[in-house]
Amino acid sequence: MKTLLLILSIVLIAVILVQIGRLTDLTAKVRGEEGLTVRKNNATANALLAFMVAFLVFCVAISWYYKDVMLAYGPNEAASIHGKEIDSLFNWTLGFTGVVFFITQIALFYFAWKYRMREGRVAKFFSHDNKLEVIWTLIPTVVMAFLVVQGLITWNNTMTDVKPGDDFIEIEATGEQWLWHLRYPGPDGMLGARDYRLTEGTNLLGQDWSDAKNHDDFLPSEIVLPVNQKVRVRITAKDVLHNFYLPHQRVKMDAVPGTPTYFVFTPTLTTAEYRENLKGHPDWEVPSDPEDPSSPPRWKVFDFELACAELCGNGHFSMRKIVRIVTPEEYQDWLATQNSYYMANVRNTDADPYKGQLLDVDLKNRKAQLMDAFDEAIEKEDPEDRIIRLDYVQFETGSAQLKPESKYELTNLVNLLNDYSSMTLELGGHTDNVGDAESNQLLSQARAEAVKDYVVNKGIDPDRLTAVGYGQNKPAEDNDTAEGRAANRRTEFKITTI
Ligand SMILES: [Cu+2]
Repeated sequence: MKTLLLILSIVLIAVILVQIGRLTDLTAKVRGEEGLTVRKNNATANALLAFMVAFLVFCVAISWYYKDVMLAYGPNEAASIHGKEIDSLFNWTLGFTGVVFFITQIALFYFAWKYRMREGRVAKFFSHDNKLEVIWTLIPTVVMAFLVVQGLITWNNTMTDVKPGDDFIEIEATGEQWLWHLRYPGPDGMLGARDYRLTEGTNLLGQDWSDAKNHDDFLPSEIVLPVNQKVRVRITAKDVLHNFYLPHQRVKMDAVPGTPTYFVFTPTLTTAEYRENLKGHPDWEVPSDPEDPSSPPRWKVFDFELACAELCGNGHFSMRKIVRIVTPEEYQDWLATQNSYYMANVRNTDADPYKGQLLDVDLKNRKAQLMDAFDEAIEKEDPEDRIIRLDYVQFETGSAQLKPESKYELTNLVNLLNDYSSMTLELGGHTDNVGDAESNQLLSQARAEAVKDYVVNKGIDPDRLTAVGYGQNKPAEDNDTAEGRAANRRTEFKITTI
């Protein structure tokens, strides 16, 4: 309402001024006062000149005042390789248009003043001037050609995809109302296949679990990237148009449902380095929390961010995500804390096409587990402390028949015996306390023998191995619970000599 009243009063004042002007004209005509018109013209011309000076001073002052919030200037330098090129292009364009702006404004007002109406002055007539036309055609042509060529070079440098053999990290960002799903390829460096028809509550990206490349992909909550490393971002959307925008890195690309896009860039400044650059600029030295003067200065809590630059709905603002650019060492540390989504949420559930099957990654983990236990055990002096459980050696129920999948763990054991050629082991069989003690004793002995036979069959000298059945006499845990009993049914080996 206030605004409306304000606009109305401005309009009314303008109408009144116009009316007064017309009235003065009429009076002048009636009185025949020629001199009045001349005086009025002079006044208008001088006022125009004064306005020009005030306007240009205002333009310079406001540019100076806002210089620190303009891109490509002061603290807002680009934090990527191509970003610097884009900034330089902007600066060239601003330079040329700035010069043209000042020349045209000055000419406009100066000529209005110089050629104001004066008594006896007649307008000069000329049809054309070749020299003038050549000049005002040629100069803009050269400037435009320079800007367009520079623009094309920058565009090509910015938009090229990775080439075969390039060293780059590929990550993926999927926009949805109103959040970003991020996906990293995991240790294999490759993102797994997706199919939108597979999308469900536990598989928001429609990852195809039958594709092994998906098995190590992880879905972090922030973007973390190593500095000076080329990154390719696959960009897509699940519902409406979004836009993947990293303002400080000058990365901006539409996220289009059904049409994957991409952007390749190389960050050149870490978050810590960028904070250092902001330090000292007055705008960044103010408390980060305006309510709390003791809060750290703004530069100290600065973070790069990912924003959605497409107005995608009323929750649009909440698509902000933190982007951390770190040193390669910090990046490796961060990677080590990330867990595969498949392993944590899908493995061996009904959604897992490999349910119940062993994957390479399982075998690798098991081997790593055994090696860790072994490395720890050989440090110990007392053979009683050098007992290692063979977690993945399993038997058919009530028999000494090895289950086929036991072979992986036993292969690791054989390899250890080959690597440490003078090592001798005691293979121990253990049972829970279900059934009678004597048959448990016999079963544990038979199972220890079965392991020994398997290893001897793989070429290990039988003299290096002793098989001992401990029956139910050495429980590892309480036999009162099902878990305790399961832990007690086990095969172990003791390193008797190394
Ligand atoms: Cu969006």
